[in-house]
Amino acid sequence: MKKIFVTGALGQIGSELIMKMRANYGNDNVIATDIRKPEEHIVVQSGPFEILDVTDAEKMHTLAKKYEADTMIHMAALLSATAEAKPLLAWNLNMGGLVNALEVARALNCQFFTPSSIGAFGPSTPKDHTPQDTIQRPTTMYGVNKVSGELLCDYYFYKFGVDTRGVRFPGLISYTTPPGGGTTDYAVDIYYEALKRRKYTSYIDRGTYMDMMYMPDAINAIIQLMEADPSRLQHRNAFNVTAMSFDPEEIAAEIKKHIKDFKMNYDVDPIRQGIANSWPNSIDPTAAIEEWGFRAEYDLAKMTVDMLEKLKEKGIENL
Ligand code: AKB
Repeated sequence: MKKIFVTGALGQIGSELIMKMRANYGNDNVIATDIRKPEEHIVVQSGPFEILDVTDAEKMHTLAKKYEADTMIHMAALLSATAEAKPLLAWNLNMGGLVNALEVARALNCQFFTPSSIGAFGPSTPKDHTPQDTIQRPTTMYGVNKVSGELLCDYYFYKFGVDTRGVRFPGLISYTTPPGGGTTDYAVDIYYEALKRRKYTSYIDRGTYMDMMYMPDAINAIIQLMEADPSRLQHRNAFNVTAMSFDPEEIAAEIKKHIKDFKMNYDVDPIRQGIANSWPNSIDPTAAIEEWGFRAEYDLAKMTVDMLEKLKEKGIENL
């Protein structure tokens, strides 16, 4: 990875990944792109930034060529709840953007990363310790996009020799950029609301387990996989990765250890609950551990301490 071209750079993952990669590989070697350009944003100010709509194949190619990219990190996508509300837009953006990015990688001989998700599984998938290779019949548009994306990335590797790599991310929790339009977003919102109002109304019901991971572990996983010896990679595009699995009651109990008067209520959203019900309770990351040494540092307790501390430093308290 010498010249890294990133789409969706201002998103939840992109904004932190860019800063970490600029620190590792040099500011000028990480080219951030997004559909908007907020001048005051640290990602815009700290290195090259270009406006790019990922459905514009020609502009993507022109920009990647201009910066002599040798690596494409394709992050721009709609998340599960938004994709369910706007399925055609999701198909066009998630699949159109992906195939454009793969074509650029093919034409310019770039290494390639894009994330899949636990959303690539469905109700007929084994629910607990979901294996790496198993039934994938998702019932959401997001899931259809993610399975198609996994297969398309495999195809570009086998057919054209593009060095494609990827992981199935669980819900990602971070204090820098809020997620938007996901099903697992409650596990981020809860920390903000706990600090601001000492209460949270969860749209996901008690007893609903989903895999989660703290953002520093997710960023490390991307970099580690991209730097992994390709001869060890059997799976390439859809490694199960996870750090923890909890339900709303468990995260609330963990927060209560630090904010004694924190109260949890429920007002379940049938759409997002339905999506969550179709996903695994917990996935098995053995292939990622064996093939490229994946390891997560943060469990629920350690993440909660850090989230609350970092959000307080940002001034999120007692509003
Ligand atoms: C979502 O909830 O849509 C995402 C995901 C698990 O892919 N966070």
